[in-house]
Amino acid sequence: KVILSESGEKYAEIKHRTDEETIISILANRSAAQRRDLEADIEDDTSGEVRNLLVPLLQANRDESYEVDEALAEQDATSLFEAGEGRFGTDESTFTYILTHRNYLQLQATFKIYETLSGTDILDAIDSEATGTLKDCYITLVRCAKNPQLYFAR
Ligand SMILES: [Ca+2]
Repeated sequence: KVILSESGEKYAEIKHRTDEETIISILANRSAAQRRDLEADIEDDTSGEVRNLLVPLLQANRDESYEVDEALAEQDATSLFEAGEGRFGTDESTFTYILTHRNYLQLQATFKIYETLSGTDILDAIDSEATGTLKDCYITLVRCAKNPQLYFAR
């Protein structure tokens, strides 16, 4: 039992680190010109949203449990809809908060409800609601949440 929970923690730790490494490698493995754009985005992004996304990732604020709260998933799915497709423009802070704080299983439940609610896959919603570096980060986080073992293999 102890061994199981220890390996569970290890798994979560590795998975979490992989998540951050993936993001960081996406941000790092770019051409010099793209990197300059990225740095400019981070420094000049008027909403500061790219920075708001990177900080919780680096501070490891994500819930590391494997618990799924269905009511929270429904609430988050509604919040994501209202922050994106359901309004003019996009409230990026809602996307950033949910994608950087909820555990992966929780996010999977949220995305499922989102699709039922909106009729649109979360990735398509992000594709039309977000732009630039922030969009790349959101898409990477959604892919990590949907398929963490994909990132393990790298
Ligand atoms: Ca919108």
